Amino acid sequence: MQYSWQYPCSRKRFQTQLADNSMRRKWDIFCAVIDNFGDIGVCWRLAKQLVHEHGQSVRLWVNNLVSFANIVPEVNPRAQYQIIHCVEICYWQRSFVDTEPADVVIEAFACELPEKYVRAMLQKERNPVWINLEYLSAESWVTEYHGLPSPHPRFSLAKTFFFPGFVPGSGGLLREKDCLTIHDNFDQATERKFFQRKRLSERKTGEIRISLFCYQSAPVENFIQVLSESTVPVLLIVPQGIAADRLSALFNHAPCQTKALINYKQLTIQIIPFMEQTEYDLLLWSCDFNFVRGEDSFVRAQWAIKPFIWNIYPQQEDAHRDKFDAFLTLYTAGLPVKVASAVQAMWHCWNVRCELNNLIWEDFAACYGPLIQHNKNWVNQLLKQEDLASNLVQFAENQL
Ligand code: TRH
Repeated sequence: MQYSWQYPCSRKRFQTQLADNSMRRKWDIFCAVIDNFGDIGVCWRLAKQLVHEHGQSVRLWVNNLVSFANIVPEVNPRAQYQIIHCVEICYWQRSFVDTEPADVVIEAFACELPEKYVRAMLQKERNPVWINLEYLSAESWVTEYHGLPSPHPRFSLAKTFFFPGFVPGSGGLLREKDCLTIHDNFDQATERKFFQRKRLSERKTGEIRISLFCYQSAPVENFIQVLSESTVPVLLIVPQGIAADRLSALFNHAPCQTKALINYKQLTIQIIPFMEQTEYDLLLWSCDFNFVRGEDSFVRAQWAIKPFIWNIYPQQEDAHRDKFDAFLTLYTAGLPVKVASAVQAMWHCWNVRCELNNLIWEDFAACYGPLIQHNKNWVNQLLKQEDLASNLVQFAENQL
């Protein structure tokens, strides 16, 4: 099974492409992995889209190839330079090599470009377009700040703040051009094949399938108790990581042991190896409910249409609270009061590690039908905006 955004590309095809199109713009994307997989997850998707949907030439500078290899197994964590899916991947070392800067430079999530590189930008006949790609937020100030320039304190260079977002006037969201068409064609037979390939348990009659990806802040143990008392069988699929470790500890399950099933009353837990990024999408499409976190899985869950529960990345001094409330307000606007309340109760509980009881979960799960309809409408609304990669290309072209 091959999806278009897996973008296979050989070295030969890469060289032909370069030779073929001298007009293509050169892009450098700088990504410093702070923790987890969201930073590189976003940069990788963007890099692939720029190459394959916009014909740009992209170098992706990453300071942590081990993290990268978790979501893209083709990545060799020891290679200084490699080409994957026609994207040039360069290991970003502390002592930065002399490099000719690209036409467009993306500084992802304020990661701070190497001084040497900034000085080289100054030497170019035409200054590169310098963009600081920010974190995603639904807060209302985003549209005011999106696109604002910020002059460099010492050099005659300016970078532009680019804010992804959910509303017109923001930078938009990462979305491959055929992502939703492929999703719509993902039928039960394809889903079954995916489950077989991943050695996931077959669906039992009346079973609910849930995928789980979350932070320490989520009341996982509490949720397990709730699910075990469900009136229908539940399969909880947990890629290795924080949640899987907690469940392993809870059930005395060897942490490295994946695929083995844990059975507890109505609940079956299946811990699986961390998936490739493209495969994770298929998991989200195949489950009835998706627990997601951070930024990238959160957006992917929206394209998957299924009811989802977001675990926001916790920030110091609870700075994430406003971000959480802003999205919840935007997302639940227009929902019938009962459904909106069920979503709010479940999401709040999941994020503040409160006592999650059967009622909160059952109320939320009972909204499955209305939430599917709502998510379709939500996605249709999001589709009114251009996607993030297209917006970046448009912006860069206007500057060059
Ligand atoms: O890994 P995260 O917690 O990343 C976070 C956020 O981006 C946060 O905003 C940022 O500040 C912090 O990192 C540093 O969650 P996120 O954003 O969902 O990224 C997870 C990536 O991992 C995403 O690209 C999907 C991918 N993934 C897989 O490829 N396979 C898997 O099995 C799973 C569960 C996820």
